[in-house]
Amino acid sequence: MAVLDILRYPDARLHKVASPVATVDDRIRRLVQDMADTMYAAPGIGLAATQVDVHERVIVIDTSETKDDLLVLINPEIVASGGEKKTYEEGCLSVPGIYDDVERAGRITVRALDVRGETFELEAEGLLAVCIQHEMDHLQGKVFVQYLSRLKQSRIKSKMAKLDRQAA
Ligand code: QAP
Ligand code: CO
Repeated sequence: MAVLDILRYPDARLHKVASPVATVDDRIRRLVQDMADTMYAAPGIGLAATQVDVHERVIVIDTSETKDDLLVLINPEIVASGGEKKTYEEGCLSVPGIYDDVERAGRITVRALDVRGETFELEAEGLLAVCIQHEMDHLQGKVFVQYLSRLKQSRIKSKMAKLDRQAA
C-alpha cells in the first residue's frame, strides 16, 4: 500500500502533457497499484498519473458504490463521442473543496490498454463518461477549473492559496 502525494491546483506540473506508456511492465503495474491506493484513500472516483507528478498516460477510475470495480486505462484514446451534451457538477482531488458544472459529451467510446498490455474498448455514459473525459484532460495538462470563467479561476486560486497558508 503506497499513498502518493497529490499535486494541488495551481501547481504548474498539473499542466504538463503526459507521454504514452511504451511498455506495460511491472513498473507501470506498480504505478497503477499506488494510484489506486491513493484514489481509494482520498477517497476519490478517478485519478490521472499527472496528479501524482508522473507524466505518463495512465488513469485509474472506480465509480462503483462498493469501491471494488477498478478501471485502469493506459494510453486511452477516445474513438467516438456523441449523445446529448451533459452537464455534471465535477470536483477534483487536485482542487479539494471546489465543485462546479462542466459540460461534456454524454456518450464516449474509449480504447486503451489494460494492466496486461491488452487493448480493449469501452462504451461509457453517465458518471463514468464524465470521469473518463475529466481524467483524460489531466493527461493533456488540463484541470476542470479551466472550463470555468476567468473570475472563478482566480477566486479558486486565491482559495487554494489560503488553504495552503492555513495548512502551513
Ligand atoms: C473526477 O474526482 C470527477 O473536492 C474525480 O474535497 C469528479 O475523485 C469526475 C474529491 C466528479 C466526475 C465527477 C474532491 C475528494 C474527489 C474534493 C474526484 C474533495 C475530496 C474528487
Ligand atoms: Co481531477
